[in-house]
Amino acid sequence: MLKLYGLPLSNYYNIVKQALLEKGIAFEEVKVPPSQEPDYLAKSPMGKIPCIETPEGFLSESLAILEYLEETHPVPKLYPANAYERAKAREIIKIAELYLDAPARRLLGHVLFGAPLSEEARAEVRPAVEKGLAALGRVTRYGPWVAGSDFSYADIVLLHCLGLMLAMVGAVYQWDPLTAEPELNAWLQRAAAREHSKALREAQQQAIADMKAGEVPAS
Ligand SMILES: N[C@@H](CCC(=O)N[C@@H](CS)C(=O)NCC(=O)O)C(=O)O
Repeated sequence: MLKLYGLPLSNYYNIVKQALLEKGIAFEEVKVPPSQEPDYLAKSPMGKIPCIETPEGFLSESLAILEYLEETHPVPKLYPANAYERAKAREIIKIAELYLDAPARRLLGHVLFGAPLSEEARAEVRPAVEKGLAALGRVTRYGPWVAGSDFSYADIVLLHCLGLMLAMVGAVYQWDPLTAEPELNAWLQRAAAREHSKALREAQQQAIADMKAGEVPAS
């Protein structure tokens, strides 16, 4: 059986977990934080979560994992069948990761763990996120899903990257970008209402509450 390593606090862990759940793949969870220990680096080369253990070995990087799951468990499909549409779904995934999640992640140490926030980060993150949102607006389809008529990996990745970004910019700037993005907001309500999205969100909120109460290792 596949094993998923990581913690429910992590949005990337939740991306892979949602893919496993949506595909109905049996898996076991191994609750581990990110780590630079040699034993964990042998599983996940950057020490990040998530990684998975397959019958052939370990695999890290969420997108590589999603693609492996699509090839080994093609039904239900979580990528469009058409090559161009599939590439457009990957384009949305990269925009979500690189231009929404990555800039907002600079605020994470401050928002979750109370680390000081540099003036540079405070000044740079909001315009970077605005640029990422504008780019997203140019590629999304809302047909009704973000890459077209079928729910896909693009919806899963965007849901979890957007979740992190909204929490970070809300806390630092008291800014809700969705007020200016009605279509994105309507899509988010749709995506968040799915059974697995709701369960993952609840587990993540619980993990954050536990972490604040000092009950589990931080990721
Ligand atoms: N590019 C990685 C990103 C994974 C990632 O950033 N994971 C975070 C938790 S959400 C992590 O492990 N952070 C600890 C670290 O960067 O050392 C992926 O797609 O899986």
